[in-house]
Amino acid sequence: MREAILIGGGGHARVLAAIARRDAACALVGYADVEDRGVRDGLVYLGPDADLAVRYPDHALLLGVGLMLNAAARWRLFCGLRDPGGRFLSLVATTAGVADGVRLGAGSVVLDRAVINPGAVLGEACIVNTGAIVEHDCRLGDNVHVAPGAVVCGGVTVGSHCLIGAGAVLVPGVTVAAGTVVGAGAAVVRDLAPAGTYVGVPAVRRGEGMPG
Ligand code: JB2
Repeated sequence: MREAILIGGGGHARVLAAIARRDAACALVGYADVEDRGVRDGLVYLGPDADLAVRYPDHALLLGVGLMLNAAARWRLFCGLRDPGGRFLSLVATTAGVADGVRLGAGSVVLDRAVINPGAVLGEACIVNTGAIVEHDCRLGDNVHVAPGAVVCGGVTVGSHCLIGAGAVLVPGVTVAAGTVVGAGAAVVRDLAPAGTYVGVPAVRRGEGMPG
C-alpha cells in the first residue's frame, strides 16, 4: 500500500483519513499543517508543507484542506505541492458509485455514497462530498467542491473554483461561471454568469464570488 501524507489537519482531513483507513486506500504516515494540532485521530504532525519536499520526497499526498470559501488559496496550495506529477492521490470511497469511464483529475476525492454517472469529467482537486450526485455528461473544472447532498443534473458545466452548496440543485444543462458560489439549498434553473454568490429558489445573485 502506498504511503501518503495528509495535507491539512482539520475537519475535511478527518473525513478523508477515516475513509482512507477503512478502505485501505493508502497508509497515512501523518499530516502537514500550518500549525501543530497535536495527534489527530492517531495521525502525528509532520511539519509545514515546505518541509515535505525535503523530508518526504517519495510519499503520495492527500489533499485534506477544504477551505470552502477560499478556492484560490486552496488551488495555490495544490499547485505548489503537486510536482512531481502523480503525487496527489484521487480517493474514491468504496461506498461511492462512480461509473466506468468517468474522468477524475489528480487530487480529486469522491466521498461516501456520492454518485458520478457516465460521461462525467472532473478536473483536479475536486471534492464530491458525502451523498452528492454528479449526473451523466457533466463537466466540472478544477477545484470544484460539490458539498454534501448537492445534485448536479445531467449535462451541467461548472467552471473551476466553484462551491456548490449543500443540498443545492442544478437543473439539466445549465452552465455555472468559474469562481461562483451556489448557496446551500439553492435551485439553479438558468445559467449563472457572471461569477458571484447565488442563493435561493430560484437562485439569484447576492454578491461577489470566490475571492481571487
Ligand atoms: O496552506 C496550508 C493550510 N492552510 C490551512 N497547508 C496545510 N498543510 N494546511 C493548511 N491549513 C489547515 O487546514 C488549517 O490550519 C486547518 O488545520 C485546516 C482546515 O481545517 P478546517 O476544519 O478549518 O476546514 P477544512 O478545510 O478541513 O474543512 C472545511 O471544508 C470541508 C469540505 C469545512 O468547512 C468543513 O466543514 C467542510 N466539510
